[in-house]
Amino acid sequence: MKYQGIIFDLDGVICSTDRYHYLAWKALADRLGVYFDEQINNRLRGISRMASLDIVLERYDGTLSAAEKEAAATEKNELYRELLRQMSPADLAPEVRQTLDALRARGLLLAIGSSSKNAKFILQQIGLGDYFDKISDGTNTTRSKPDPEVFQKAAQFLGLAPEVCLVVEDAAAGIEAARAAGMDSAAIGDAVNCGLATYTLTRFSDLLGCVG
Ligand code: B16
Ligand code: MG
Repeated sequence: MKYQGIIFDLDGVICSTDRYHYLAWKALADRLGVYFDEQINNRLRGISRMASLDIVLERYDGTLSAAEKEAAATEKNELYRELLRQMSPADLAPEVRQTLDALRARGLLLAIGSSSKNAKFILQQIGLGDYFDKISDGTNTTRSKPDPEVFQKAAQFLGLAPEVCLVVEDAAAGIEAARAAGMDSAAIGDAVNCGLATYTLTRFSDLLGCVG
């Protein structure tokens, strides 16, 4: 087999929390009097919370101190986590679960490589709390995608070389991060448009055809 491990982005690949991110950023932007819409929200895909805040604040008239930025990010995150409480195993598509099970049955190691500091909470909510062999996320990284750190750590946690890992991503920043880590990538959703991935998936189960 060409690969020994698959590293999955979480948000936009395993499940979708886009709507909740949007609602939480929108509430913060409204309170600050900053214009925010779905298009701006799309630019936040895959990048860290503080890097996202900088994009949200591009249209802010004043300036926020470092402490005020921290407080604004915390405010957004508290709203976001409140919304995440609505998630349940019903938010995990059967196709995703079946594909993961089929990959595991082929002997592949499965890891998460997510920018989110809420990754473990989201996985618990959708019933995958103990499913993955390893998790690399925003709690063990300091640099945001497109930096390769989150995927390099995931491969290290799995004990695998980059050449035998395949990254699955929905964000252009994530595909760039995989390339920078020396890993092949499979793009799904928004990431397909960047044209930089090794494979493009129309649906999640197409992954079974990429791993050999
Ligand atoms: P948090 P992923 C990313 O998750 C999201 O796509 C991105 O919109 C978010 O800003 C980032 O996590 C940080 O999330 O505020 O929960 O730490 O796609 O890398 O799984
Ligand atoms: Mg994503």
